[in-house]
Amino acid sequence: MRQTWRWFGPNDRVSVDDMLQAGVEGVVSALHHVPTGEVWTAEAIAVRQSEIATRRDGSPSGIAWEVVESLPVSEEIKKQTGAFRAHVESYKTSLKHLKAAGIEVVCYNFMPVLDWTRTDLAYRVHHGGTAMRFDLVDFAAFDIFILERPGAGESFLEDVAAAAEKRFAEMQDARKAELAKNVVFGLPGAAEHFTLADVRAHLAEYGAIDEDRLRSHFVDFLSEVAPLAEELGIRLCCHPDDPPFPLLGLPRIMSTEAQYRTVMEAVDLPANGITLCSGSLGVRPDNDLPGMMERLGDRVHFLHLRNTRREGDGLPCSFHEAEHLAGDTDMVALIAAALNEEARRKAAGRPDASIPFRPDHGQDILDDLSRKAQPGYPAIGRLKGLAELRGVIAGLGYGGRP
Ligand code: DNO
Ligand code: MN
Repeated sequence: MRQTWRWFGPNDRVSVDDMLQAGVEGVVSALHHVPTGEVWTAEAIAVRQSEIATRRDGSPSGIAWEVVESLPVSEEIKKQTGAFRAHVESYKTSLKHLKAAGIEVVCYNFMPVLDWTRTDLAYRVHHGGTAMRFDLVDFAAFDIFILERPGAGESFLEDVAAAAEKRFAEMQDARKAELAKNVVFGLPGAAEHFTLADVRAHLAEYGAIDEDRLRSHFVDFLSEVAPLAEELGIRLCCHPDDPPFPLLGLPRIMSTEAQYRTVMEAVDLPANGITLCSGSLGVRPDNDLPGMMERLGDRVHFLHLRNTRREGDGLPCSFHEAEHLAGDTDMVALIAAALNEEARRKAAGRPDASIPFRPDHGQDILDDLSRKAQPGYPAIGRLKGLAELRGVIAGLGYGGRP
């Protein structure tokens, strides 16, 4: 398994030099400054590559950009509106440029409007550090009383809606503002400049798009890009919905094994693959992560290893991001399944035998607490996660680091 690390570019508070000390083997990055729908030019890709290849003192880092996360799919493509055909063409051109630059793994997601959703970005956990958290009652309070989405009240169980009403009545204005900001933060690139009115406008556009229609748009998109990826030797891998249940009345189509299977079969090419994110998928008690790795493993091109702890029964539910080995997912069993998949690939002589993984999010611990990075992407919390995962891999007997 290849030990990778997400890097947001030169503005990332965690530098290339820092990740070298964490023992990282490869880098996951994206051109966050290019507007969604536009082409990633060969020049812009080359700039990011050279930033990754160079240490602060100008010497070579010895690591390279190996995985793209994400090459974003535009809202127009998801809704099949406006310039969506041009956006699909741009997507294809970007894939060609990435391949020409030697990058073969491309992660993306197909979540309408939202990317990920949390109500707390710095929730204090038992050891004194902080983690990201989703509180269902807070979220309902946001949806019903802050966003005032039509029909929101009816989309929660009665006891959740009642608890949300009570909590909202007692909520300080500062917390209301923070809650709105935290939820909106997960909107792609929207943290600073999305107003509640913008969110309402985005949601309204999904009025007639139900699950089936969104899936058919997804399959249309894949029918265009996956054959090209296959031809180029690029492995596309779709990140699951986070959290893996519907929110804000929006359809969700990549939350379960059955949903993944449907989409994989609809465009049945190896290039149409999966980012298996155990933190996202693991929030559902009916998702068996080691089993999914075993059954869908052939198509798993990228792994996000992190853990979550459910705080209630049923779905939807509250949850927080736990330490990597301490949540509801049996991480050791999942890694064992991934190593078995690698062994099968090696035996078959596949060039993609080594599956890239990253520790995904980490908790904020020690100096992370005073050196705020991108939410979920602190240096020390992720290093701790990576070190624990590396320990499991070594313990299972498949190569520690030399
Ligand atoms: C959460 C993160 C996601 C991910 C994007 C990929 O689990 O890994 O924010 O980066 O959804 O498109
Ligand atoms: Mn993930």
